Amino acid sequence: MHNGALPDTEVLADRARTALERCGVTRLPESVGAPGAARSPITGQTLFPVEFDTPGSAERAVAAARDSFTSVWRDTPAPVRGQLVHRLGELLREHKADLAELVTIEAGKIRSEALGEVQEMIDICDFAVGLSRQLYGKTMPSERPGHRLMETWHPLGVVGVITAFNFPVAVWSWNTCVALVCGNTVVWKPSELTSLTALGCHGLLMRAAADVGAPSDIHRVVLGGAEVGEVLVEDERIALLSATGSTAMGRAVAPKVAARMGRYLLELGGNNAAVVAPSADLDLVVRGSVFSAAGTAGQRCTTLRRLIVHEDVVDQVVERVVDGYKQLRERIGDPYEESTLVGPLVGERGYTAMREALERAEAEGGQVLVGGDRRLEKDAGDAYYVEPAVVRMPGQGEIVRQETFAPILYVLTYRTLEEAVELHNGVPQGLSSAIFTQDQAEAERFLSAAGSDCGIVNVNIGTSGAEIGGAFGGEKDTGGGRESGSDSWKAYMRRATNTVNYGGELPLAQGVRFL
Ligand code: UN1
Repeated sequence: MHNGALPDTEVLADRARTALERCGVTRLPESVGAPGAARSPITGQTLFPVEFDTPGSAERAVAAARDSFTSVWRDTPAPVRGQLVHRLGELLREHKADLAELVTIEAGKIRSEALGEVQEMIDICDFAVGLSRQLYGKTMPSERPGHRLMETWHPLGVVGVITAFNFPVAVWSWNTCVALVCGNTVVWKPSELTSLTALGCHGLLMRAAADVGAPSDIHRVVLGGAEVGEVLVEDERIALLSATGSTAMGRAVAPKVAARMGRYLLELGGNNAAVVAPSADLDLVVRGSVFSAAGTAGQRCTTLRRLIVHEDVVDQVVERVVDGYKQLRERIGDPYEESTLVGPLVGERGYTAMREALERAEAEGGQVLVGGDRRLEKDAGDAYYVEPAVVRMPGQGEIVRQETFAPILYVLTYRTLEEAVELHNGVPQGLSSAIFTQDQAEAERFLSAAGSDCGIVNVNIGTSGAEIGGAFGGEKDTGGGRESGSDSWKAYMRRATNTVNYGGELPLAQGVRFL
């Protein structure tokens, strides 16, 4: 079928096959069980069938990863484990374009964002290799003579990783690269929308493993939907479950993992806002907010969803942001096109959610200033391209407090900074936030304990596009987990406190006398 301005589905399928082959995946998984399919949001059509796992085959994958943990990986010195991630980093540099191609085909990301996502993988590889020589434990002075007190960090076991469609490679790599250098093995259940991308990542990691002599079962990928993910939730051999997705998913998963005393690390929804103060540099506001709100077609956890603007500058800000959005209107479509800035939504659900949210916003007194219309419907009826929307709201009602995974930016106004912070924190989610201001004291107040309640708090940049060096994650309904840089690695290890007596006596702590 020819889609006018869009590439043919057959062409996309061929490109996907070639990219997979180049990553080292020559055969798609067969007959493991359930029938599945790979599809592309670019045309909305199926590329080709892919076999999904069954709960039984997923359990076997967990068993294999557990064996590999106990028999080899936990005793492999951390710097040697780092060599595996180092090799993966080299292969990612070599195959950056191939993996980005799969991300574009399955997640619909524009080329530069898809390449940026693979760059994020390369960056975390570099970070994790350094980390492999820095899994530091502290030593503390003992209160007893002839004693040494210290802590040692050990791997946990098998880490289950569940990822979402919107960052199909980077979020896997944050978890997996860190988990592997920490001495864990990994079972990965990617979104069922991005199976090919996952196979590409797994293919590269298996090549890296073969090159450095690591066992192949250090990493297994299990494909499919919730029933496959459920195995990772329930299986006691999954020591840590790191899951990215909706708050509803997190609420379902967390109590089950907690009931078996497993650990979990959750990266859930965001409802990120930027406060625009009267002193703000409006050039920065426009660039920062248009990228954060409309980039990735509004499908990042870190997407800017609320702009909280001081009354004195709101008309100016709105005019300039809407201008920016009008320019975007010419640049919606085929994510392969160099000039495209907004690719498709991943599917119909996002589109329906966007339509419903816009209707509800209007019912709550909002005014849609730009966007909201569907595009390219005639060229590809199964694909969902939309114009990113800006909606001026009279207040922070129900719909603004929800996360709609689509490009809608709500504009609210404030008078005092206290009021801005109250609005800002007055949503259930707590991932990312920003303030645009030239007033240092105001910026510091936003960064302080009484300011933003999010895990990420920025000044004069948007809410999305975090670097890997910092810890990534958020509070409240966002789930509380931290991944990626800083000391996030500690979530992937267990701490042992060691007291060593090298003196000839055995004094008891706290002055206790016994025998
Ligand atoms: C996500 O949307 O799940 O900060 C992750 C960002 C990216 C990661 C987003 N580095 O926008």
